[in-house]
Amino acid sequence: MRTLGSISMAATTSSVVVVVLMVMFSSFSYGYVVPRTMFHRVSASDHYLTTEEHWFNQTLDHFSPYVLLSFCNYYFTDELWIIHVLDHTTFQQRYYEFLDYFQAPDGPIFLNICGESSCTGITNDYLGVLAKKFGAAVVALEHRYYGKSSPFKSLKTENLRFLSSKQALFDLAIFRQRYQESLNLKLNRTDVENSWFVFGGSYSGALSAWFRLKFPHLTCGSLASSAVVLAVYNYTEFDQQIGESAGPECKAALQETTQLVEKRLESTDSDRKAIKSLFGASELDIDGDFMYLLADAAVIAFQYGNPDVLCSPLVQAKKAGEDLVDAYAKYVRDYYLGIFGSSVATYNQEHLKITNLNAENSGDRLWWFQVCTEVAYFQVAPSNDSIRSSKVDARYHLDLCKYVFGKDIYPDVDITNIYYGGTKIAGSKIVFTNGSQDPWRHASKQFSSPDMPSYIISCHNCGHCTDLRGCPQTPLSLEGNAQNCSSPEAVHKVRQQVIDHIDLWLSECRATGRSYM
Ligand SMILES: *[C@@H]1O[C@H](CO)[C@@H](O)[C@H](O)[C@H]1NC(C)=O
Ligand SMILES: *[C@@H]1O[C@H](CO)[C@@H](O)[C@H](O)[C@H]1NC(C)=O
Ligand SMILES: *[C@@H]1O[C@H](CO)[C@@H](O)[C@H](O)[C@H]1NC(C)=O
Ligand SMILES: *[C@@H]1O[C@H](CO)[C@@H](O)[C@H](O)[C@H]1NC(C)=O
Ligand SMILES: *[C@@H]1O[C@H](CO)[C@@H](O)[C@H](O)[C@H]1NC(C)=O
Ligand SMILES: CC(=O)N[C@H]1CO[C@H](CO)[C@@H](O)[C@@H]1O
Repeated sequence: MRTLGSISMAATTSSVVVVVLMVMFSSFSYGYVVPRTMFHRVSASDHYLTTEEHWFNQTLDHFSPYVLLSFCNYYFTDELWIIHVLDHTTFQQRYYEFLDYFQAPDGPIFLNICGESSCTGITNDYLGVLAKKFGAAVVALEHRYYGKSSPFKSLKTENLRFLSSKQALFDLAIFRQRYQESLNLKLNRTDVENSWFVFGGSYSGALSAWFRLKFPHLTCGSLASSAVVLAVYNYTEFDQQIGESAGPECKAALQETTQLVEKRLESTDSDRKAIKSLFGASELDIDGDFMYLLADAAVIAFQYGNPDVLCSPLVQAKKAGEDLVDAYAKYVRDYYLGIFGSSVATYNQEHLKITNLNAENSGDRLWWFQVCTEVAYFQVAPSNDSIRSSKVDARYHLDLCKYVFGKDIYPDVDITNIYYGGTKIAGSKIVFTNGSQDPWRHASKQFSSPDMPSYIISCHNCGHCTDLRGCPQTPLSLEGNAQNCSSPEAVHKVRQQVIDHIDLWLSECRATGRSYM
């Protein structure tokens, strides 16, 4: 084992020639990707407050920014050591700003944290309503590696070593400082701080909570919507929550469907092919991938506030003695792959292995890397009373991580929880919100503690990030309109509590003449 800089690799040679290549990073274009990530994204342009891109130079490695060697790639070929020295220790990170509601010069600044997918603008969800109410500027920073903010053209595993929530939080801190400085410059003033507040939902909700935890001097407070702050290895509560959200009748129908599909998978080869083709998923050779797709398809009905679109036809088919598998396949094809816009390919491990940045599934590969290294959230089948197939177990997830990224990849959830505190996060001025039907809520902070209130929005179709997005979330309801939530009142009540906290924490910031407390 030879060690060079921060990268170690196996090599057996005595004569070593060093070649230095300057690798220039040019700009490149990307297609829009429908991501199979936790927080469903939107695509229509009228759904945004702005889509005008801005850029700034971000440090590639915040934890070792001065060691040139750590920015090199080494490999051995034809008796030569090839060393790629990147021409910079920074990369271009994309951001957005929306100033229409900003009460210059002293209004607050809302930092909307983008999560695990391409960040194509500032979404016109409930955050827009809040910005208007508080006279706030809204800025949004794309998460490193996703969308157009990738430091590398190739997403091979080695190049993903700077992809982590810890680096992303540091990105946000630097961005916050730079943006404040540039605003001051624009307003012809120095040493003035606006009041900052951070927002995020789902993984970016966790980042929002963690930002306040790690950089309390840079923000007055945080909204952590459906924030998955607890890294979980065997996340069995996920499936259990689907059962609870579905209710007994729909749950039983889903379980029976799973069993029927499993039986056909275990039958003849032509049956195996036929059942996959029925779901439009012939390309999925690995049975685990197929069963994971089927499980996920049910999940999103509850996660995104549209349970009846799944449960009504399924329960009806059961009562009428019709084929449950046919009914479920119709839902998957028409709704999940159709209207909702998910794609079978994102479940295909062969596609997850594609390292070309222009590949359709870059966002999925990147999120799986974070799953496989930091947070896991393995959505395994509980040992009893499971809805999903028992094939979707810890082994399945670990095998996927190894197959897609290499043998040394493993999610150390304990380290992640030691670093952030999990549900025992010792932060302050963070408001947590969760939807009662959302399977992710068990990885969030569901109990209030001093200075960190937690609210559950309870209704029949209150799912992931309901406070920001309303229900259902496909298509996006502008300004997070909650009229189609089964209890708009439940949403309004929690939103009012969120407003009260933002108001209080911003005023506490202003009272001390600082941007933070
Ligand atoms: C950012 O980096 C690019 C390329 O390295 C450089 O041309 C540009 O001047 C930098 N911009 C700023 C604001 O530092
Ligand atoms: C900026 O402020 C200084 C000091 O008050 C003033 O002299 C200068 O004219 C201002 N510049 C602009 C562009 O407003
Ligand atoms: C996760 O579940 C698997 C299978 O039940 C078990 O072998 C493993 O020990 C569990 N791991 C943890 C960290 O709980
Ligand atoms: C398994 O689940 C069923 C249905 O929820 C429950 O009645 C039973 O007690 C459970 N068995 C075990 C061993 O937990
Ligand atoms: C909300 O409900 C109204 C009336 O029930 C319906 O017309 C509309 O399509 C629904 N919107 C969504 C986004 O489902
Ligand atoms: C604030 C709140 O409503 N907390 C509830 C969250 O959900 C758990 C059960 O999952 C309850 O025990 C809490 O009271």
